[in-house]
Amino acid sequence: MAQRPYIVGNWKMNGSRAMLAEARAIDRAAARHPQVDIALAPPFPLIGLLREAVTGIGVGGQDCHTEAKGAHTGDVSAAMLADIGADFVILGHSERRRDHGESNALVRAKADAALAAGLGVIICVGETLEERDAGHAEDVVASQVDHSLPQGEAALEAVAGGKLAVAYEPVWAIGTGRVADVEDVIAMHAAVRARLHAAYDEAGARPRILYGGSVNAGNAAALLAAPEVGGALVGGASLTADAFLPIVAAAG
Ligand code: G2H
Repeated sequence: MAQRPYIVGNWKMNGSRAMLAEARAIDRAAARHPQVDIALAPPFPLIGLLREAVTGIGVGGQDCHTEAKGAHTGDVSAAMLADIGADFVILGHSERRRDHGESNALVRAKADAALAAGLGVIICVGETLEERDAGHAEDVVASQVDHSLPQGEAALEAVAGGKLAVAYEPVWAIGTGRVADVEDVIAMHAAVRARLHAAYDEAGARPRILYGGSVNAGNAAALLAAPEVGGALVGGASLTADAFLPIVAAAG
């Protein structure tokens, strides 16, 4: 991989204070992989605790609101994430698009807010099985990238500064144990890169494109060796150090 690999654990709605022990073990092991950027995104209640528990890995959220504050019961702003020490936020995960009806336009507004708050952003895109079987996978993902990416001068500056990553996560590969063929991953990542260049010109070379969807110790090396795979967004296999660290090791 030409870029520094980025291995991000997405705990989704899993975790507890007891699970911080896993994060500490991952943090201790991070020193053995100085060439890899490692991060964990736990649920909101654990972000501050995780920040205090680790020193060598990034800490992120899994969502944020578009506004900095106000009457939005149950929501959390990007500024609040930054305030408790988060480094980044995952946006537009297919589970949020599915469970909360998040549109590309909303994901873009959230990304703009997150960058304005100084957070890094990981924007998730990916096609359903029906879309793939109909031959529309590249078109769907290209459209998601086109309409979800942050816009404007400030965004361009943030992108050039390495604050943006995109995660390609085919919906049918998430939590199913089914992983996309490496050839398909290569084609989809190339399509994402083309749209990044369309959006940001030369700066479009900067964002790392992560693969996500049932990444584990057995398949990580082959995926991470593929062109334009700049890392992995890992769900189930990020919940224990034993499952996550071999993926980190496969990255370097
Ligand atoms: C895809 C991934 C992490 P899993 O959603 O974002 O989860 O590795 O469990 O498929």
